[in-house]
Amino acid sequence: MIELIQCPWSPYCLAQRRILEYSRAPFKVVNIPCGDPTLVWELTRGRYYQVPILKDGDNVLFETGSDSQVIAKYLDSSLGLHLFPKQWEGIQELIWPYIENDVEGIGFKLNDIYWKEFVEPEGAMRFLRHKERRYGRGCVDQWQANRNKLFAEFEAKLEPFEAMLASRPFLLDHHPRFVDFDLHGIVSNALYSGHYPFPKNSPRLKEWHGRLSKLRR
Ligand SMILES: N[C@@H](CCC(=O)N[C@@H](CS)C(=O)NCC(=O)O)C(=O)O
Repeated sequence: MIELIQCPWSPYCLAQRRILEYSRAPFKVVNIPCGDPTLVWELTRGRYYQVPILKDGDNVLFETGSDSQVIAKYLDSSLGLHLFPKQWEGIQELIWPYIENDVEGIGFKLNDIYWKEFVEPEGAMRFLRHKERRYGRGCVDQWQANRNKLFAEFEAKLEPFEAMLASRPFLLDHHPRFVDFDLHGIVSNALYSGHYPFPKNSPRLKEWHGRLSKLRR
């Protein structure tokens, strides 16, 4: 049985979970306590401390670099999902860093503003300490103060994808590819708190997001 070791609101975990649901393969979700990756450290034998990781029998899969897609490529080849077809090689490699840095870099802040609503109380200190060590003391309050400006920036970052959907049902062609699931995870994270409408200038993206949220191959 495949096990997805994750954090429920993480953009990268949401992307892998949607790929697994799409694949129809039986799998189990294991949530780690917020900010405590002990299980990840143990399963990877001290080689990784981020989520997601995947356990499939004796195989433990985890990312080897900031832009690697070890887990998605493993699921693609072991489940035959056609997420990385030859005709899009090179192009997906250009697109996913934009999704995972430029878009995600704003999306997670929009969601983190409401962290008190989804982080378990025992994880509160670890969550805030992790954010403030990386983005500075009071960073979440600043994001809250800039909420509307951040949301407008987020909407603007999505415009290229809205344009891509003008002539096809998925970002690249008539089938969902890796970048579809990657972007779906990042958008789902930004909207995870339930406090945001779907970005208004993206009617096609809204329809695509709803369709991909329940798609099974
Ligand atoms: N490139 C990795 C990024 C994973 C990542 O940044 N995970 C975050 C959760 S969204 C994490 O585990 N953060 C905890 C930490 O860095 O200590 C992927 O695509 O899986």
